[in-house]
Amino acid sequence: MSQPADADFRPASGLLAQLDLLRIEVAGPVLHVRLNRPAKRNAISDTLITQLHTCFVNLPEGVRAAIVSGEGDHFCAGLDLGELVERDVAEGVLHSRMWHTAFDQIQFGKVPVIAVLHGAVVGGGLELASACHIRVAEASTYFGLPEGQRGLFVGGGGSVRVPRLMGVARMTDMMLTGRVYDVNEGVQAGLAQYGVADGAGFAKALALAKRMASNSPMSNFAVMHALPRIADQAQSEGLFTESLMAAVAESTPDAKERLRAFLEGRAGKVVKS
Ligand code: 1HE
Repeated sequence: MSQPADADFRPASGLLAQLDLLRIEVAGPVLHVRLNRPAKRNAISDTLITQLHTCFVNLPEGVRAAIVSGEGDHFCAGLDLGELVERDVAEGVLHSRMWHTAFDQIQFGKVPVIAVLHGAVVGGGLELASACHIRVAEASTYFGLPEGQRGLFVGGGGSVRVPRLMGVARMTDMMLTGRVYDVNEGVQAGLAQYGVADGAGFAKALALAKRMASNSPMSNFAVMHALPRIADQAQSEGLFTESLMAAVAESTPDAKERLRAFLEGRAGKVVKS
């Protein structure tokens, strides 16, 4: 992962500056959160999962999109296996629920989030990536779910989110056989939406983040909060929820101004990218 292509990024201040396992920077409406434990391949400890939650609960005013990336040679090596002590059943459930809370805050938070992937995206690292709304994968990326080899099961929402990206059959294969997907296989299977050259991930994510940040906040809210829920609903309920959400979105002053702008020739047209 290359350094930010945008010189405007400045370290976040206040509470976010105190999160020592993250490096958080802001440029205008875009927040960049780097997992910052490269010596441990950004393995997710209890402290790191708590800091991720704190970060996404306390997004600075004015932030409209976020990027998550990993420092060093890998995006994330998953659960910090060094902390995997003897837990009783209740403690195990609560540990997993802590991950759910943090990743729910990413998926169902205030702003859309893009993950920039490189190197290992394994176990809980893939669970984190799948909680983000869009994934950009550099050529070095590989995806694995080694839980089976470690005597574990996914606990960070992977059983819910990963099959929604790639299907139950592919995830079953990965978990039972230890199959690792390279970047092209990952993009083809739906684990990432964009495959880019090594070092090009951040610039691509930044361009996408700026586009997202320029959308109507209510439209982004609908995509983030309504779309996945509608996908889980039966057709009749889904169609009704869609109608409610559409009516809410189109009734905002922002939507009305955007429509006027188009009708008066002041807005951009849809063009091939
Ligand atoms: C770690 C972890 C970790 C590295 N927990 N310490 N995840 C896994 O099963 C993946 C385990 N990790 C690996 O397979 C490899 O480390 C990598 C392919 C990611 C990177 O390899 P490499 O050669 O670059 O690094 P390394 O030499 O293996 O590791 C460097 C250090 O990071 C080393 O510590 P050191 O003190 O000896 O220097 C490693 O021990 C440490 N390290 N990965 C703790 N994961 C909510 S449930 C989710 C369930 C899961 O995520 S299961 C999958 C766990």
